[in-house]
Amino acid sequence: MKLSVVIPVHNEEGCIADTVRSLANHLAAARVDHEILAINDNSSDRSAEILAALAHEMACLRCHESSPPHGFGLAVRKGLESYSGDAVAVYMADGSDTPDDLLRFFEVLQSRSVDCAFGSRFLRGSRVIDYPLHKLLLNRLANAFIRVVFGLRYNDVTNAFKLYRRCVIDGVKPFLSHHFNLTVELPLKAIVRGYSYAVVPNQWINRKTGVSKLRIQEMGSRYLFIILYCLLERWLSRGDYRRRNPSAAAAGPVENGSYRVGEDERKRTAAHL
Ligand SMILES: Nc1nc2c(ncn2[C@@H]2O[C@H](COP(=O)(O)OP(=O)(O)OP(=O)(O)O)[C@@H](O)[C@H]2O)c(=O)[nH]1
Ligand SMILES: [Mg+2]
Repeated sequence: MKLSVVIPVHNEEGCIADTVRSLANHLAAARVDHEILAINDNSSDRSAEILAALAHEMACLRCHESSPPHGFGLAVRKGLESYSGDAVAVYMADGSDTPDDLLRFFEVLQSRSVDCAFGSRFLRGSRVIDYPLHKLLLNRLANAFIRVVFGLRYNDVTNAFKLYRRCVIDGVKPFLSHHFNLTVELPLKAIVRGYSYAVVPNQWINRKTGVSKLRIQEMGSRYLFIILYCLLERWLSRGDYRRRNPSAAAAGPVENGSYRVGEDERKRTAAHL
């Protein structure tokens, strides 16, 4: 199984080289067939230059320059349009995610035959380092809201760092989000459309260089839009977009049309490790 890793990059000159190198070294050491796609988006610092130099020395790295319109979601979507692996992870450039966790996600995806591996920073075995308090509070509130309205046990939908099989990415298209709200569109659509997932405790470390690009006030209404969209799909679509065969983990993409609706996610138990 080939693993693709999509890394959106915006003004990360202080950390992008370390992030890419460390990821590539760990994946190579674990003998995982892989590619890394860095999607640089309108960076005004040296990120593009650093990525270009890295791409010369690392065969596994492909770099894209995102054209306007810009945005986190559009950049990730560019990666999701062009990856070549059997599974794809969204991974942060700022060093907040770890290659060891990604390897664990990949191992779980294969050994459990699930469609997605979702990390949680809030389980026994998880670790969160230097999460700013106001962000942590907002995060817990947002995740509690999502859990209640979707009836989920999973408690970290909002973190972007997740791994999906190709059939899931194909099955959750077309994407709607241009911005950070893509981080909830992907997992919520995967859940609502009946893809299976395992929940794995993971680590999150606050960035040591650069500045946060997430503008919570600006993004709030966009997050709400995509959450409500997924909720309406769940309530009103009568299963039109659900995958055809929920029991086959690696089945092909969901097609629109009528087919048997699988067991409701609420009744299903995500595999907690
Ligand atoms: N391509 C692209 N990448 C972006 C954009 N905005 C943010 N990113 C990247 O997305 C990732 C997450 O952005 P962060 O600024 O770390 O957001 P955050 O994790 O909510 O904030 P922190 O608390 O600072 O970590 C990083 O890899 C950024 O470089 C964008 O507009 N385009
Ligand atoms: Mg970050």
